[in-house]
Parts: sequence; C-alpha cells; structure tokens
Amino acid sequence: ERLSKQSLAPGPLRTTSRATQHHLWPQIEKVTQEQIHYARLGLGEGGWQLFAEDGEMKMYRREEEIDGLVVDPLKACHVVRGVTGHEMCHYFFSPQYRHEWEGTLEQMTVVENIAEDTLVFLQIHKRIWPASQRDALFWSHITQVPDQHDQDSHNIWVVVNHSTQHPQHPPKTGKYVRVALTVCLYCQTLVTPPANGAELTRENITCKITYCAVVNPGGWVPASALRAIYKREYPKFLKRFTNYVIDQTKNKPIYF
Ligand code: 6CM
Repeated sequence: ERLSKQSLAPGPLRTTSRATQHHLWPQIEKVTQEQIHYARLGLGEGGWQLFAEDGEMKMYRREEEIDGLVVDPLKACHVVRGVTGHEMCHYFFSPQYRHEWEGTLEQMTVVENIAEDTLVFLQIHKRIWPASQRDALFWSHITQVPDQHDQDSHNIWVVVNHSTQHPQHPPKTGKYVRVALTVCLYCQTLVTPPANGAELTRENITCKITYCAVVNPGGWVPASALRAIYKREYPKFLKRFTNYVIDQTKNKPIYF
C-alpha cells in the first residue's frame, strides 16, 4: 500500500523522510532535482575538456572564473564493477566512513541531524600549499531517484551536498576561508542476470557513476595553483573513494 502511494506521488523526489518538514527542505528538493538533471546531461554541449583519465574514469572541467576566482565546474564519469549505486551513495553520505576515504579532511562534525537521509556537516580541510586553510559547511541529502524511463526501477541513487549557513557556525574569519560547494554523486546500478537462473553475485553488477562538483574557493588562490590542486586532488579522490567501496563491500551481501 505504502509503495503504491509512493510511486503515484507527483514530482521526481518521493521521500517520506522527516526532512520534508525542515525549513531547508524547499532548497534541498530544488537543488537535488537540478543536480539530477545536470548529472544526466551529456558532455556534448558546454565545452567540457578532458583533463584526467585512468581506465574507465574520465574527468572533464570547464574553465570558469567569478570575480577572478577559479570556480571550474567538474564532471567525472566512472564505471565500477561489483558494487551497487546504493552502496556507493551509502559510503559517500555516511559520516562514520568519511575519514577513511576523504584525503583532504582534517576534522568533520555533524552539526545538525535533519533526518536519516539529511545531515549538515562542518568540515575543516587540510591546508594545501599555497592556499589558506579552508572549511566547508553544507547539507547532504541521499535519495533514490526514479528512472525517467522506468518509474518502477529502484536502481539509481544520488547524494547531493550544498553549502549552507548555520547560526552556531559562522565562518571563522582569520582562521579558515569558507568554500562554497555544490557536489552531486549520481549512481546507476546495471545488472546482467546470470545464465540459467544461477544466483546473482557481485560479478553480475556494475555501477555507473557521474560525479559533478563546483567549488568556489571563497578567497583568492592563484588560478594556476588552484587548477594544479584540482588536477591532482579530484582523480585521487574518485579512485580512492571507489576502491574503498569495492574493498568494504566485497565480502558482504549485495545491498541494492
Ligand atoms: O565530494 C567530495 N567530498 C565530500 C565529502 O567530504 C564533500 C566535500 C567537499 C569539500 C570540497 C572542498 C575541498 C577543499 C579541499 C582543500 C583544497 C584547499 C585549497 C584550494 C581551495 C579550494 O562534497 C570530494 C571532494 C574532492 C575535492 C578535491
């Protein structure tokens, strides 16, 4: 009964979480829908340039500046065997694993638990030469996405992170520069059913990942230094994160 009601509900997000009661919900829903749309757009239009490639992982950026600050949008595509999109998103969203894969992190605090699918994080990142140390305050929302072509499918999951403010955590001027970010991890699980009705194993599943990020550094960093940092750090992040999820899930039951 509950399921049929959910699939008849209008609009692309069908969450029943208590996050819908929070004052940030209209923004969370809007940004999440925009990010899903944006992740689904191809690389055809928009002048994306490939800047890093490693096996099936491809990373593209568009050079953009606002008031002299580099805010290059990034879009990465990857294909990872043996894991589901739900597993990918679970490890990306959940605070208990973050220190294990997020290499630029110094400190992380959950400053508000809005709902089980929606948290507000305050993160202090390691200082990377020659930039000043950064912090980031953002809400993070995990949700299942109905497939455009198949409303009954349950194989797409997404996590969206987007900067916000919190009265108890204003920027610490003079100590950290606060970055502004919008990040989306969009994951689709593809299943190749085994022949002769054999049991489904991790060999039969593949996860198609799209990762999009726009980070405004919040304060001046020389453009060439920042682009060099991104060129090194984004591929490092995506490889480390996906290998971490492969490693964590390999001996566990598949979590669709
Ligand atoms: O998406 C990623 N991580 C998520 C969980 O931590 C989340 C975090 C985004 C933080 C983005 C800010 C990174 C700042 C890194 C320090 C660079 C300092 C100098 C340059 C100034 C901007 O969405 C993975 C993020 C991977 C980033 C490379």
